Amino acid sequence: IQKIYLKDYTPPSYSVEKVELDIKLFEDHATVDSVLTMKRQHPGDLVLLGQNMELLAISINDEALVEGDYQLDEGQLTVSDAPDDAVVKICVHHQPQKNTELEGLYIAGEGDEVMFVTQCEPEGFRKITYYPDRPDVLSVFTTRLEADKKFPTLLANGDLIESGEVAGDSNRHYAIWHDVSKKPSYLFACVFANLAVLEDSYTTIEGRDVKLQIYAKAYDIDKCHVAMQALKDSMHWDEVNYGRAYDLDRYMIVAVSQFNMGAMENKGLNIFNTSCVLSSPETTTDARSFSVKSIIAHEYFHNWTGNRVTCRDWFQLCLKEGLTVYRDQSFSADHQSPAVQRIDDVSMLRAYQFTEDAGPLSHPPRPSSFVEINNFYTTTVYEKGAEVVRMLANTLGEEYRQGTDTYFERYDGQAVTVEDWLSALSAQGKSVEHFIDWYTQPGTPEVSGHQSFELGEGNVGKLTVTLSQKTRQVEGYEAPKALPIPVATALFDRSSGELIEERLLMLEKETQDFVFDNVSTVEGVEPIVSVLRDFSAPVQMKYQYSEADLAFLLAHETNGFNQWQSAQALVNKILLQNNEPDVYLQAVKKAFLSLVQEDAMLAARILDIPAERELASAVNSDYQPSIMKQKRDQLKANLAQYMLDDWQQVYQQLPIEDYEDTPQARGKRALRNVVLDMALTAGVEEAHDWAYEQYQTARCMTERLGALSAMVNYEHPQKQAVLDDFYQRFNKEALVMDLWFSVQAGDETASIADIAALIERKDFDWGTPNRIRAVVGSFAAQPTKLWTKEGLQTYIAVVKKLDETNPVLASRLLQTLSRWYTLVEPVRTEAKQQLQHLSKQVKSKNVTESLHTILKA
Ligand code: HT7
Ligand code: ZN
Repeated sequence: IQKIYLKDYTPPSYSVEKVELDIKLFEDHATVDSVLTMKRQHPGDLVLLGQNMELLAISINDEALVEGDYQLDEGQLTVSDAPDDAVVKICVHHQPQKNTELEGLYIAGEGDEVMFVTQCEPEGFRKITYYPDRPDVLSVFTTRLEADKKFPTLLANGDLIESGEVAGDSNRHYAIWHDVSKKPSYLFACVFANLAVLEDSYTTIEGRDVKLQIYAKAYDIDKCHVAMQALKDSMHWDEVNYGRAYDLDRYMIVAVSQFNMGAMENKGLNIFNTSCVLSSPETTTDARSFSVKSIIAHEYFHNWTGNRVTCRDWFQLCLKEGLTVYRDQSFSADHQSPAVQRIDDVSMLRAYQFTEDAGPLSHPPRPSSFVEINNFYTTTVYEKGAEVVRMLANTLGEEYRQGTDTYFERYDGQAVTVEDWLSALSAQGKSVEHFIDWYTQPGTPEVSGHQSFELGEGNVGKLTVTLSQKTRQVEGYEAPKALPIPVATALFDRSSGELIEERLLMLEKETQDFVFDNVSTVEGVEPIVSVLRDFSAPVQMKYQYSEADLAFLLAHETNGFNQWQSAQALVNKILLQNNEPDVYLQAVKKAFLSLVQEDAMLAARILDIPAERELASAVNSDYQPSIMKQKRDQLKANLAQYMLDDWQQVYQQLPIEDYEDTPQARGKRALRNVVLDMALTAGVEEAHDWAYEQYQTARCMTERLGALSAMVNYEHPQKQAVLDDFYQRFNKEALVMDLWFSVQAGDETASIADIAALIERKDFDWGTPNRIRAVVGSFAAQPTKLWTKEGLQTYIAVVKKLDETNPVLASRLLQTLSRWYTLVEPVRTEAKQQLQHLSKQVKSKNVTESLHTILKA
């Protein structure tokens, strides 16, 4: 296994001034003819990369090369002594019909629905033709596509400049596309399909009329309106918030069912997983529909952060991903309660990124080596990367916008590094270059804190807040340094409950005192300090709070995120430190009832008890899933009982109403589902009727699925009947059937055999990652099932099968098992043995690298 190091980076010897591609799709193969106009930039060989294809011919400046004129070794074609100006012509042959990897040019769907699409990021272009497939080689692409007319939709990046019938073959046609913008090969895309299109337009702030097109199966086209509106909103948002306008005349989105991730930002031709673009009230939950909008925004925002300014090499991946996630989170926070948006983002960070950083897969947002870059599309690169950008934005305040303007002006059309980003942000005068350590150092810092108060005259005093930081040493990395940690803080008056003062504390040393002089209080009582407001840094905060302090903050914090955080801290004291639940129950009930009218979505979230997976990330040895689950269930039951009298009243205040897509309406629907679940937990008799009625009268998927899940989880007498009804209603809708699979795989009463039976069903489609994730993801979210001999066997069998057909997905699924060593015996040894056994069977570089790392723990 060959490891690649950031320190070994060298610039490419040749640039590619332009590329002409001619991709011909036939019944059982494809041919690609390419002409690359190359120019020497540095001394060195002319290097092209290519995989899984047959080289039919190659010439340079019209002189055919024969074996011996070049070396072909492990996917690398090297020509030594090539001329400085080289027009390289290449013909290759491959079989996209047999490509199940969802990378390169691949087949998606079957029968009448078959289509061919590309996924080139990060290294898929080299599976289409030989090319200097690296992000720092930018070129202008012209693409001719040719296929049978049964594929009427022929799309590539840029603008359509010509189309017609192929001379001498009336069954075939072609289209020629030209993209004026220089781009790296990972942003190339093309599509051969039979799709309908939804069209609209947008006039940019610069006056450019842009044609907007969303391509989908004809029967899905009416589910593209939410995405279309989100696209227009995103275009406007980027103009207002970052001064960035769209630069081509056309923006296309294509929906594909077979896709490994959410979506891909190819220049002017985004390709989307259907689950991230299609949305309708009847078939899509509010949560999914909201994430459709944020993913549309994410891919659109990449046009500037990723496409126009791209990455020099794949080590810099977080440069585009962290920044773009931060931008999509900011966009989403403008379209719902910002507190709820922050709660969602932080919950996700804690459940996945903190877990990743606590185990053998720990790496910094910018890693310094990798074997398989596909394994580094991680929550650390994306979500921690976004948190670092958030810290930079908060530290710079108003200068952040000037800094991003400088970044775009300075580096437009270039492939750059994280250092370049920090230098642009620092150009206004306030340097943030020392934040580089956040990009290069792994591990989640632990910040601890306490305070002291000296009362002076007239109820005025001096408050000292002491903060300290510590980051664990991760194997293979240097001793951790102290990082710049912005801690947003507010002081509250303990007797009046009023906010006294807000301040951003910058912790830069191992330990630091922060003094607040002249703190004026009503009765001279020591103020309460609310720290890490809005989660101002991605750290584990251990501030010395009593339960009474947390209950105070839950009642009085004006920052919704920290209100929620106080409830979470109280829950953690109960579940992880065995505190009694009384203070929590009283405080959370009061906060819930006061939020119900004000912010229904936040009210629903204030009752959150962290998922078992998140709780597990705090346990580093002898983790017993059944005990953790028992404690969690017990606390939920306590809470449900404690508020027994409230559920009925609140549920009845939330009648089913006509569907509206507003934050308020979504909040009410979320709250209704939470209250239904709590009422069932509390054993409220009528709740079974509420659930059944909600299922029958539902006006949208959020209501119907909420009722269905409740009926499945609480063994409703009509459980099977509603599952059958759901199947009958929606079995033609693949994405809704994913929900049907997921609800059953997540059913607490389902055995491993029941899950295995779902996997064996005919409609469990091994070629569609959405279906696999629906079952396997819901299964893995239940540690009591996953961490058993049979559970592991079932899970690992899925990984093994996918290793042969879709290694990217196989490796991502495997990463869920990275904390195997924290389990109590005998599961720990069982897991180790099964993983070791798997390591002898797998073939892909992706899974081999992940297994190797995981087993090092
Ligand atoms: N930039 C895109 C990454 C991506 C991807 C990576 C590996 C394999 C398949 C993939 N599809 C998309 C998505 C994004 O972050 O916007
Ligand atoms: Zn992205």
